[in-house]
Amino acid sequence: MKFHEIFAYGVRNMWRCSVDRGDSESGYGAGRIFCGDVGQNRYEEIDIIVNGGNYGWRAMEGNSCYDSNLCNERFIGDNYVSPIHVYSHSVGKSVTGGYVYRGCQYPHLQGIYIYGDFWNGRLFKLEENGEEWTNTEICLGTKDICTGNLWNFFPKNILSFGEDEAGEVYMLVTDIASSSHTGGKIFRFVDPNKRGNPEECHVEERPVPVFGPISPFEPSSNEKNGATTDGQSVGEEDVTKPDSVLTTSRSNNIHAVPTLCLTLLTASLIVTKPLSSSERLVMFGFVILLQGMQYVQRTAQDYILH
Ligand SMILES: [Ca+2]
Repeated sequence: MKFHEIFAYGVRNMWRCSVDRGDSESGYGAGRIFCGDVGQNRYEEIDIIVNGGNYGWRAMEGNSCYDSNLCNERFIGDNYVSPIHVYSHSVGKSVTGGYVYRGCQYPHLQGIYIYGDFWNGRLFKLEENGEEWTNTEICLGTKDICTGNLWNFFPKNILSFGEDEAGEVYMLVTDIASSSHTGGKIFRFVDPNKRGNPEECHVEERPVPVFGPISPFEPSSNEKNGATTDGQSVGEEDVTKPDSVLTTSRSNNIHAVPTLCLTLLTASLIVTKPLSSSERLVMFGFVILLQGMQYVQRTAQDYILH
């Protein structure tokens, strides 16, 4: 069944959707629409949205019947699409949909869907195995691992995730869950066990429209206590630059259990003047986040742990 005006139905309260840009080599996954759908009383879910799909609400909440009068073939039908993952309200109470990682910086994360819970700040990842998706909680590194500009904690209310032109993934958080609160922080996900050979990875940059000034991308670097401090973010040069650190023992950790750190970007860069109430609402949308991402990406100083 195809709909021309209604793409899909039976969703309840989608909170953040993203489109998978696909594996850079094979193209696998390209175009898939991932959404977090906030539940009513008991379950949060992640869905892949297909055209004509019935996502169940309000007959179903997660994989459970919500309204017994509606849980029948008449209302659900053949086009019902199950969530790829459900979690109960003992785990979290408000899902924030995320992104499939398609960047080059952190091969561990390739193809992994990163998302979180707005209510308690727990971060999760979904890994695809055939038709199954395996969910695990993301483990942030200890203070020993997440040093310098790398953080292993963040304000707990996860508003949104974002992606830059190169496929690196970001998170927008706040510590006050209010639409009138203009404070917040943007983090970029960093896998300290990076990385494979970036020359073997190519990502097609996808420019996003930006309103306002853009600072030119000007990478710089200096050596500090044996660690390289790159004053650069995730532009193309970082992806393709030969890196001698790759041959050190730490680069052999590529198959270790991924531990994540976060690097803080200067969130104030995207709030350059007092916001009107309507702008504040937009601030909570991922569109402005993506626009801010590019601006931040081009201007923020950023440690990269080797
Ligand atoms: Ca559903």
